[in-house]
Amino acid sequence: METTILNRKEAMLTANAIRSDILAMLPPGKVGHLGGSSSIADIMSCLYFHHMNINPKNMKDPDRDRILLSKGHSVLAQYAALTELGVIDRNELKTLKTYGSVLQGHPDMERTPGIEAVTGSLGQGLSVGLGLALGLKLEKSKGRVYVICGDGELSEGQVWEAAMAGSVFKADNLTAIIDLNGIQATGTTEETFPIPNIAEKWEAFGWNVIQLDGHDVVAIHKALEEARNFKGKPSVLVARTIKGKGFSFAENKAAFHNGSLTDEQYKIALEDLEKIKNEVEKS
Ligand SMILES: Cc1ncc(C[n+]2csc(CCOP(=O)(O)OP(=O)(O)O)c2C)c(N)n1
Repeated sequence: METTILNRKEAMLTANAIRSDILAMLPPGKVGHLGGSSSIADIMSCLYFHHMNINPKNMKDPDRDRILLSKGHSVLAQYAALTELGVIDRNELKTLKTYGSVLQGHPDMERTPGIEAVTGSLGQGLSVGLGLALGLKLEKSKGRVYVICGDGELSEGQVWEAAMAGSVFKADNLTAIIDLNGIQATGTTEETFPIPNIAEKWEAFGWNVIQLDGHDVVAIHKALEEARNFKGKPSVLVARTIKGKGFSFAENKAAFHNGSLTDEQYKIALEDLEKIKNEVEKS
């Protein structure tokens, strides 16, 4: 059984650096998905820096692990992680969503190094990830596939078709991660389209279900280790998160699903990150 060691402080500081890069992509007045990107920063930190088998110098290694961001609008978190890894040039951050930039508003495998699929039309990523995972098995690759979905995204029927197929085909090299932040584009998931008993639903669809706090790097690490070692079924991490996590004025606010920051909010955001960094360093 493979076991990786987590350096808790390092994982939290990397998550903070990811949030800082997300902010660098969204200077005052620029519209972008701050909320759903910051809610997966801790998960991205644990995956890319402490868990996945990837070599930033060879992102095409057939045995590499893959992340597919089914909630593709949150790609800022993935661009940020790939920047921290050195796969994306830091100078690109300021070009987000401009004509010709390698960083567009949704993941594009043709354009951006380290991106594995074109995603963003909600509901499709898990099907793509399942196909990829089954293909990797056929090729006897050691690669594992991680698919990150939103809780609002679960109202798309195709997610559940992929869930059924995943257990039928015993895709134990596939891990879904549900970013359970409870807020969608315009309001809460509860008032938009409630999806009760999410963990029980995945269990009924034949998955190994792990519930956790999606901002607790130790819990994320343990869950990823369990998923990696679980045989015979795909695993799903049902991760409770806070949309806008880390930015005091944006936490749990639908307005920051895809909004812009004022000069004042940007200043507060920088102060928030600095404060968290200092707290983690002292802890
Ligand atoms: C098929 C499809 N319908 C609608 C949209 C527009 N859209 C983008 S994000 C979003 C809300 C997603 O909510 P959730 O999955 O909870 O994401 P998160 O809160 O984590 O950002 C919607 C409706 C889309 N991208 N794809």
